[in-house]
Amino acid sequence: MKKPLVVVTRKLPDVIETRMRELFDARLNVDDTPMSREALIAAVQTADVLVPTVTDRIDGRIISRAGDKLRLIANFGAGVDNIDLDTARARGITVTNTPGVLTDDTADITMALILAVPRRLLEGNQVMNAGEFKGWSPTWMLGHRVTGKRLGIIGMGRIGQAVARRAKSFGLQIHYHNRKPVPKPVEDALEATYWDSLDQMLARMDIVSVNCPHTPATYHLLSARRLKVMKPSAYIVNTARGEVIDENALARMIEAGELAGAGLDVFEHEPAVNPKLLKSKNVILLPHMGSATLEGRVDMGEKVIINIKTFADGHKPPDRVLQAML
Ligand code: 8YV
Repeated sequence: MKKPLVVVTRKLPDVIETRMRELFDARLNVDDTPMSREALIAAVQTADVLVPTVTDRIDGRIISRAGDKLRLIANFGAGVDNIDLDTARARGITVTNTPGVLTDDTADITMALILAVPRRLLEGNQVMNAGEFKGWSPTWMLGHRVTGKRLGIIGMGRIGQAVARRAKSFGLQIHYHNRKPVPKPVEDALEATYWDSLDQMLARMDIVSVNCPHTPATYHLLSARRLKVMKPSAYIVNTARGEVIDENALARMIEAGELAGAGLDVFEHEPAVNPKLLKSKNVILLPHMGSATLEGRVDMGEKVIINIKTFADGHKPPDRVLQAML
C-alpha cells in the first residue's frame, strides 16, 4: 500500500522523525525554520496529512486551499486553537491532537510557578548572579507563604486536576471553576470546592491558575473587569494560553500594584511579550516550555504517529478532536 505523504512543519525529536521516515512518505523540517503561509498552503495542497504545531496558524483560508488528498491534520500538541476546526470539519478533514502525555510536565511547571512567584525565587537568583548577596537578614527577601493559601484553578480538565493534586500536597486549598463540577470522587479526593461563578471565586483567591483551553468562550476570560475583582495581594499563573488573559490589563495592574505578581509561560501575542511584564520584578516569564521535556515531546510524537497510522489503516484515530469538546 502507498505510504501517506505526511508534511511535518517543525523539527521533532530524532527518534520520532526516524519512525516517521520508516512508516510514511515523511517531509520533515530538519532545520526547524517555521513555515511561511505560502509554504503551508503548498503543503496542504500536496499532503495527505499535515502535522502542525502551536506556531502554525492553520486558519480557514489555509484549509480552504487544501487539496482533495488532505484528510487529516494531526496536531503535535494538545491545544488546537491554532487550527480552524469548523473549516476542517466542513471540508471533511479529521483533526487529532496529543492529550494526556503532557499533563504531568505542564502541571509541574505550573506548580513550579505557584511556588516561585510568591517566594521570589527569580529575584533571589538574580541577586546571586549579580554578586549582590551581602548576607542573611531577618527582614530581607520576604515573600509570601504558599501553605494554607487558596488556589483557584480555572479549567479542571486533566492538567487542572494534576495541578490540584500537586498543590494539595503543598497544603493549598483547592478551588476551581469549570463548565461543570468534576465527578464527586475526584472532588472529594482533592477536597476541592467548585465555583459556578468565576467572579465570586476570583474575589476570594490568593493564587489563580489558568488551565483551560483557548476557545472563543475563554478568550479574555480574565478580562480587565474580572482581573479587578481579584485581591490586590493575589498572584496569577498561566501555563495554558495567553489569549485567556487580557495581557495588557494584567501588565498594567501588576505595574500599578493592583495585583501582586504573575508566573506566565504563555502570551497573548507569542512570542511577543508586553514590555511592562518584562520590567516587573514580581513576574516570572517562561518561553512556553510547559511541555518541554524530551520524554513529553517523544510521547507527543508517538501519539501523532499512532493517530496517522490508525487513520491511514482506515480506522478512527484515538485522539480525534470533536467539536463538542470545545
Ligand atoms: C506544546 C502546548 O508544546 O500542547 C499544547 O497545547 O501548549 C504545548 O505544550 C505545543 O502546543 C506544541 O504544538
